[in-house]
Amino acid sequence: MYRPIGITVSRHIRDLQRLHPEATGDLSGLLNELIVAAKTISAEVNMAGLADVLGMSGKTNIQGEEVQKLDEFANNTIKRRMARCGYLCVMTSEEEADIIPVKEGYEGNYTLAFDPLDGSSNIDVNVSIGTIFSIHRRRDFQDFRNWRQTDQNQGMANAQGDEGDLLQLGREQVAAGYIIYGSSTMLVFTTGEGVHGFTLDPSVGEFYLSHPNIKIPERSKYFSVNEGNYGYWTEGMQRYVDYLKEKDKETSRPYSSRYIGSLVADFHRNLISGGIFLYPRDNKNPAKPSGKLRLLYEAAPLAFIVEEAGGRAITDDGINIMDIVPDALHQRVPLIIGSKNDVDTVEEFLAGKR
Ligand code: FDP
Repeated sequence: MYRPIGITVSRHIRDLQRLHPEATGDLSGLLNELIVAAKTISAEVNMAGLADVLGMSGKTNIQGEEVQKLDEFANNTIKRRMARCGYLCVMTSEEEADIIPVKEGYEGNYTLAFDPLDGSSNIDVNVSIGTIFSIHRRRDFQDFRNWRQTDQNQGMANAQGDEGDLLQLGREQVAAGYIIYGSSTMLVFTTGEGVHGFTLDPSVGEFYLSHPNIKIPERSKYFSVNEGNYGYWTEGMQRYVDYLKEKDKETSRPYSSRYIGSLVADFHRNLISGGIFLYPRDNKNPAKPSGKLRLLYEAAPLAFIVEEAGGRAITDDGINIMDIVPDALHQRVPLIIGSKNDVDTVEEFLAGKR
C-alpha cells in the first residue's frame, strides 16, 4: 500500500530543537518519552471493550471521584515511565494527592503535571477521552544545568524538585499538550512556537504531522457548556447563554450547542472548528466554589495551547488563566476558553457591560 512520506513527531521535535542552539535536547527527550507513554495508553484504550479494562478500580482519588481501571492504568503508565526518564525532577497527577518524586539518580531539569485520562465518565461509553500535560522548568533551572555540566559533587544538595517547582504560573510553561483518544489518536502540543497536531498511524505506531500550525477561528458558532447547571450560574453567565440562543443573522445567532462532557474532546473540536467552552463557577456545590476544572492539569495547559493558536482563556471574573499563581496542586478554576471574539463577548457580559 502507498503511504505518503510524512513528518514524524520526533523529526518535528528535532526541528524545533534546532531553532534553539543553546538547547541540550532534554526537552526533546522528555517529549519523546511522554509520547511513548501516550502510545501505550492509546493501545489500551483501543482494547477497552475487549480486555478487562472497563469499569471501576474500586479506589477513590484525591478529588473524591471513583477511579476507573483505565484511569489507573494511564496514571501508572505515565508515572513509571517518566520517573526514570532522566529529564524530570518532580511530577504531579490529577489522580494523586501528593507530588510524585522521580527515581533517585534520574533527576532532571523539568517538572510534569498531568491528567492521565480526562473525561473519565465517558470511558465506559466509548466517547473520546484524553491525556493532558504541562511542562515547566525547575525553579533553579540554570544553577542545576551549570551544576550538571561542571562539578556534580558540589553545591546542589537535593536534585529532587518540590511542590514549589510545580506551583508555577501557566505563563512559565515551556510545553503543554494533549493526546485525544478519538476516532483516531491525535497528539496536539505547543512549545511556544505554534500549535501542531499529529495523528497516530496505528499500523506503524508513529505520529505524523497532520495539522501544522493550528489557528482557532476568531469567531465561532458553537458553544460548549453543561446547561444543566444554568440555574446555579451567576446572572451574567445566564444572560450570556440566553444571548447565544437568540436569533440574529448578523452575529450568526443562535449558536449551536456542542457538549461532549469530556474537556479534551470539547476543546479539540473548538480548537479546530471554532467555539467557546465554558465551565463557570456555580453555587451547586459549596465545596467547589471555584468551578470544577483543575488549574494545573486542565486549565493552564489548554490556555497555553489556545493562546498560541490565537484564542483566549480566562476565568469568569476576567483573569487570564496563564496569570494565575497556583496555590495548591489540585486548585480548581472557572474556565472560559476558545475563539478570541467569543471570549471577548462573554467577558463583557460577565463584567456587566452588556
Ligand atoms: P469527568 O468528570 O468525566 O472526568 O474534569 C473532568 C471532566 O470530566 C471534564 O473532562 C469535563 O469537561 C467535565 O469534567 C464535565 O463535567 P460535567 O459532567 O459537570 O459537565
